[in-house]
Amino acid sequence: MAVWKVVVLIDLALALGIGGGYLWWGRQVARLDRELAEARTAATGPRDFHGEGVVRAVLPELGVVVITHDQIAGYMPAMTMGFRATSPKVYDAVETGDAVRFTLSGVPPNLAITAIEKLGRR
Ligand SMILES: [Cu+2]
Repeated sequence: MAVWKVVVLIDLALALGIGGGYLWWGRQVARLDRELAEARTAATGPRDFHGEGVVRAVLPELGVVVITHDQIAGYMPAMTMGFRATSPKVYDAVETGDAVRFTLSGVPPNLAITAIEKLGRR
């Protein structure tokens, strides 16, 4: 093979390789931009979280239900804490000792129980 052909082939390979690299990189950047935008929306917009736990106290006068909850995926580890509720129905629906499944809604950390369901007694 003549030297000039080798040189042309190498140039072509480099051009394709570099061009392809830029294309790939451009696609990666576009994808990352999109994911970042989605993550920002997810981080700042209202969200729902689902938890399970045991009711330790119902204090409607304070607007609080104290629950020992399991880990809440994507939000917090297991702990005992007070939750606000969006409706008085939530305070009426459960009592101390009830095992419950609940939905938290809002923009973290400003969340309140919007739904609660008895699973039994613990
Ligand atoms: Cu908690």
